[in-house]
Amino acid sequence: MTELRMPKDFLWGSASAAYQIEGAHKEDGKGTSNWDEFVQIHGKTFKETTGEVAVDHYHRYKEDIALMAEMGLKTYRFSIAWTRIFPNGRGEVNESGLEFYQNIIDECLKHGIEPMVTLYHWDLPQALVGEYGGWESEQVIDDYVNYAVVLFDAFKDKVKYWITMNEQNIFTTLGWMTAQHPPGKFDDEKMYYLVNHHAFLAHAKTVLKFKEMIPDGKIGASFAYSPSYAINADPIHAMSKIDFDNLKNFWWMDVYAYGRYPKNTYRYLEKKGVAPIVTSEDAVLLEAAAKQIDFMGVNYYQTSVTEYNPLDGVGPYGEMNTSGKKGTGEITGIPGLFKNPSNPHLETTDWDWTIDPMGLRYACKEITSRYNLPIIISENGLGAFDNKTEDNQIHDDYRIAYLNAHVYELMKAVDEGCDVWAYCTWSFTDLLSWLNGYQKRYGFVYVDRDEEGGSLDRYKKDSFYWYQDVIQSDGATITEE
Ligand code: BGP
Repeated sequence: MTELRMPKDFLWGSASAAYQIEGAHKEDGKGTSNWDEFVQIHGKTFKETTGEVAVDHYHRYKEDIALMAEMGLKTYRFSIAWTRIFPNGRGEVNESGLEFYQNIIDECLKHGIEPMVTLYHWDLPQALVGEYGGWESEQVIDDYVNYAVVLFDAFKDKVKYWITMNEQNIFTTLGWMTAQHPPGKFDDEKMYYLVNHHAFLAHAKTVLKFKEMIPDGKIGASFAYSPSYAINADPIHAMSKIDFDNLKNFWWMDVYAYGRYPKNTYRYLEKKGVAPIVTSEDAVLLEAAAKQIDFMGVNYYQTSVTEYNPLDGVGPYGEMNTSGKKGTGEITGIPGLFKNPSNPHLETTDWDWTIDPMGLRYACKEITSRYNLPIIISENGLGAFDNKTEDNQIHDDYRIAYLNAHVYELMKAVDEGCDVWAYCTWSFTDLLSWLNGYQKRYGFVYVDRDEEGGSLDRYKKDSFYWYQDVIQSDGATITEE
């Protein structure tokens, strides 16, 4: 047992995303999203899985939130599907879409669970893609703000915590560089940086609007942060670390927190001819918003190792492990800057994700030093194969060990002076993994479904009771190893 405790008002939570849990992809006036379209392309997802039914949260949200209440969850982070609110991205509001989220929020509040809303978790209205290329056009900025304003207006009295963007770094990298997410573009680097610039501007304008409308609310973006360690003390590898951090981390976090791009990376991209143009108006907007954000949202899964990568070294594209067969992922890098070999000191998951609990404390301390912002851990968790026994038990001791070690490090981070407001595990129920189907499970609650289907019945895993105890004891049941 640890001597450490989280404060009484600490938000112990869990997170989800609309496309990954809701299903009901055509119900009650919902429009088509980029993901509804993308999953139809042969070979894009594991065994052609889709979120058409997902885990049917749309019809079972009461049951799911009742389970959250039984567990004692303090906050539930979920995302809103833009296409339920505006089936065509803008225009007339679909009232039944608003009503669905109103019900979720009310259900949470009824049970004393603080709703935490993500505005954008990757499902863009396809109509906007057709009309002007979605994120590729600056027209998306005003449509995004318009959508956000409708939600602020509808839920301003009930929702305090808001997240503008989920993992902008991931959806843009997979969408415009590796072709694994919509719109499935490959190596389109100039567009990749432009798309990111549009997303930053949409985030910034939204933050400013938010502060006008909900001055007491809290807003920030959630970033997929992978802190890095240089492979050794050789200065050339130390240099690879700063290059990696600038290009892969600070490029996003500096804009959210300071309103500007890291200079060295901007110069590097300018020389390559792919840097986005930043007008003086953009600069003013980004800076104004950065001054207003309330926290840095962090989705933490793993750390990276950096090593100098010669000009003729490995490139950015390699096999990604989406099957759960250990060791099938490949090392990638940017020639002339860095590559990311595996860490010999750490274990990996079946999907080759490095397991590094201390990296979570490292991430918190880095953010605290660099940005001096409060932190919301908006995602952290273990994707694993789970086995339901004949008598409907799920003994996920490996998940308990993973979460225990991460929470312990988070408590140490708080003890060492980081201002952490919330910890949301990924995820509460099992759900659809974008590229890995239904077999990669993250939840406290097992959902009886696989790639082919299932009863969709819910079963509490051992980790459900474990987290219940953690919450109830303010973390006193966390063990130190
Ligand atoms: C994050 C996303 C989540 C979720 C999680 C687990 O990047 O924000 O939506 O999917 O990762 O990832 P995966 O499903 O690939 O294991």
